[in-house]
Amino acid sequence: MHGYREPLRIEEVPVPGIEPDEILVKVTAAGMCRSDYQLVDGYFKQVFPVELPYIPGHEIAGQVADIGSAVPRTAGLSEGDVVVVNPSWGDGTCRQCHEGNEQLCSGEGRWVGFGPPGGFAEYMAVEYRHAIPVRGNGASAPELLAPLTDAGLTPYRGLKKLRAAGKLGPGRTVAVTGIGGLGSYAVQYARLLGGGATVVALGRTDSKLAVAVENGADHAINTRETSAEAVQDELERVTGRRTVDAVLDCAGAEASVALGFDLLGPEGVLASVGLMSDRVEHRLFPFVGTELSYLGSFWGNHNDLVEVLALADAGRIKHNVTRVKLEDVNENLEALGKGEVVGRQVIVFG
Ligand code: FEH
Ligand code: ZN
Repeated sequence: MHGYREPLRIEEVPVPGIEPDEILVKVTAAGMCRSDYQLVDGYFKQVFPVELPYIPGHEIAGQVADIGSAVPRTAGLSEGDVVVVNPSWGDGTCRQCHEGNEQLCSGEGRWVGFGPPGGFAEYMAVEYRHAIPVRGNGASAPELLAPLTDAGLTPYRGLKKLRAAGKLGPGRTVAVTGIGGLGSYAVQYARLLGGGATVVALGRTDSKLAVAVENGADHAINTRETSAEAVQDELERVTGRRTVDAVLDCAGAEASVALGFDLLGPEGVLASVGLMSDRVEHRLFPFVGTELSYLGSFWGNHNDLVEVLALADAGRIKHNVTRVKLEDVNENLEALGKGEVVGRQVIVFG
């Protein structure tokens, strides 16, 4: 990346050197996220300024190619091991890091692909603590591992928050809004963690809603050019109720969040993981008068990712992945910006 709002260029760059506490990862697969489009578009310019030229890419799977001299043997890393890269690199000093939530680091935290050079390159340096070895069935298909570090991780944490809020379980309804990369995993977690809750997918594209149903959503409702009332009518037709107990918003659009709030019944909870708009609006009276809650949920921590990898290893996660080439990165970023990508596109290095 040589500039904001400029196409990425594919160039030969030196293989990065590693510090004593780092490993060199030979990247085998790098997922393409809408946030990569937004990074180039300038959405994160203030919060995550990057040093140009820059290599984006934050969903990474690869193989250990070299190991720094200070990496302890207890890390269990050997050359050739398959690893995924936990993308949030906290500085380890703040309260959030000490609690294990390095993705929320309030000190000198870094997020790979939004500061440290990312995975749209064959090699990268990674502090050993953030490389998680993968030994099971999944190790042979890196394109299915890479998206688990964001598309598969972010909605997992969001769903855990809704579960902790007591909003799932029998007789409850959970809606997932936005069936892109994250949403296609989110509906699966709504089933896996939902304890019998009815799962409703809300989206604006029939082909994406079809993926949601294949992935376990009980019902799918197309919300494009539809009023909240019409969505409630359809909700009533399919679930017998006009409201839902919980919403996981994977879109982050003003309209999706507003609709989510309109659908919440008393004491309902909306968790936002999607980031598209800069601001959201919702009506204050129902928020106060029916005791709604609004939760933010950002990416996931190391243990969330370990749990996601365990689900994948147990064969409990369905993937909607298309392998793509680095050479096509610019057209694929454009497609992400337009919301045209179904599932996840993953760059695979030969
Ligand atoms: C990463 C960095 C900043 C905002 C959003 C993201 C997502 O891709 C992770 O959920
Ligand atoms: Zn992302």
